Amino acid sequence: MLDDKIEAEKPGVSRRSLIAKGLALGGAAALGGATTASAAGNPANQPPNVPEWSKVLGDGVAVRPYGHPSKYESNVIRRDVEWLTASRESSVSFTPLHELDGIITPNGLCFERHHGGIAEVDPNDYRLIIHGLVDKPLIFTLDDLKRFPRVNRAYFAECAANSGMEWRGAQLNGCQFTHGMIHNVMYTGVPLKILLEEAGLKPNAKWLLLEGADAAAMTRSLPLAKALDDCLVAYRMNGEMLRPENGYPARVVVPGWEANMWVKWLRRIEVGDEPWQHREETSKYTDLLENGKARRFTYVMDAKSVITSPSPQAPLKHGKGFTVISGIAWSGRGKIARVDVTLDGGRNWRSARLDGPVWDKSMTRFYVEFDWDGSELFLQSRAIDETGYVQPTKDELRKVRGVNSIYHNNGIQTWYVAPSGEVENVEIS
Ligand SMILES: Nc1nc2c(c(=O)[nH]1)N[C@H]1C(S)=C(S)[C@@H](COP(=O)(O)O)O[C@H]1N2
Ligand SMILES: [Mo]
Repeated sequence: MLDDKIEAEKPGVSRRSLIAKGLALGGAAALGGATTASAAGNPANQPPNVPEWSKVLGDGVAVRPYGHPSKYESNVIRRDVEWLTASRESSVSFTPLHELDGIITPNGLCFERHHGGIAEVDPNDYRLIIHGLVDKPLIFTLDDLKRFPRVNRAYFAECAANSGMEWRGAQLNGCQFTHGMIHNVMYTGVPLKILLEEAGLKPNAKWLLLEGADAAAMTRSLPLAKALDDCLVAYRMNGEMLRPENGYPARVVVPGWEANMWVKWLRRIEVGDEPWQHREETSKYTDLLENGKARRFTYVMDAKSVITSPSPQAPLKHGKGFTVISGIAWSGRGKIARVDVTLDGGRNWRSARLDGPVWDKSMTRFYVEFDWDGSELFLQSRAIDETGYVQPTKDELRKVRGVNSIYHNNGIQTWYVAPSGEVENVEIS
């Protein structure tokens, strides 16, 4: 394990410094110098003894026809905040970002947001209708959709309300709750452009109305230009069919734009020449400004980032010594160009190491490795995207938008790390 760690090393940490600390020779305990109680485990299962699971035959193949995580990972789950919404049907559950790494969100852990509960759509009865300002209205079955040329693209979907509870100050203790209304999935689907061209657009076509088949019949207006640019009608996520909670059997993917527009259980697309605002009153998101005016058409999700570990639900249990900071960054305007990290609340910044694919409008993983001396830290990350946009501080955002907003809070997050390794959501100015 330790050898792997050293093999995997990239510039930024010197191999020599690790070896000098005895990492290459010592046990896992040498990583931080201390072994935590839970990591101590049962000595009977540890070298030089033969562990109990080596003494019996395990489950054979297909005993678990659809696999699930180890029973020891039972704390890695979506969670909700009970006081947040009046009902569970019109509510949200949050992705456990602090338990994940890399850039792909496992399907069973993708946050869910619905306004009328999960629609359990029978794929045989599934139909998608495209009508309005088209040459010939069309109705597609699911099999029809699967016969069109398809593409694979990974995109983040972030609810515009993500971090919304943090507008007035640090509130929720964990990145699952402050930032967990996001997932990043590899979609398979048909470019919306292909379906619209199949129906034939009238010259005055400018907007689409997207409608879901759930009890909320959620609708959103989508500018045609965006639909023709990069939107998909997706039916697969990370290879398998969409999960019911994420829109089975088909949803709209609107890359880089607020997830509210990613209509699930998609049943109807009407082509028109203007937005259908009157139809959207119950579900549309508007940003209320200090002066009572509202920001409208705030579709794009600006660049944002958060350190996922350490974080309040993932404290630094190992004590001082070699420490890995891990986090995610994303931008609705393109690729992530750079992520800066500070350990001291913004006095000194260093560039994080981006690892894994850096894709357009997709999550990017970053790391910072350092030698923790055990003193308190104020951790922050700051994303910069390929347009040069720099993630703002929360105070900078409030200066422009006030505190009446719920939506589009992409301010810099601060985690306070105590010498004990406990982590807290704080704000510094
Ligand atoms: N049909 C339908 N589509 C919907 C919703 C809904 O309630 N009904 N919620 C929207 C909102 S507000 C968000 S944030 C995303 C959440 O997608 P997810 O549940 O896959 O995370 O779906 C959007 N699409
Ligand atoms: Mo949302």
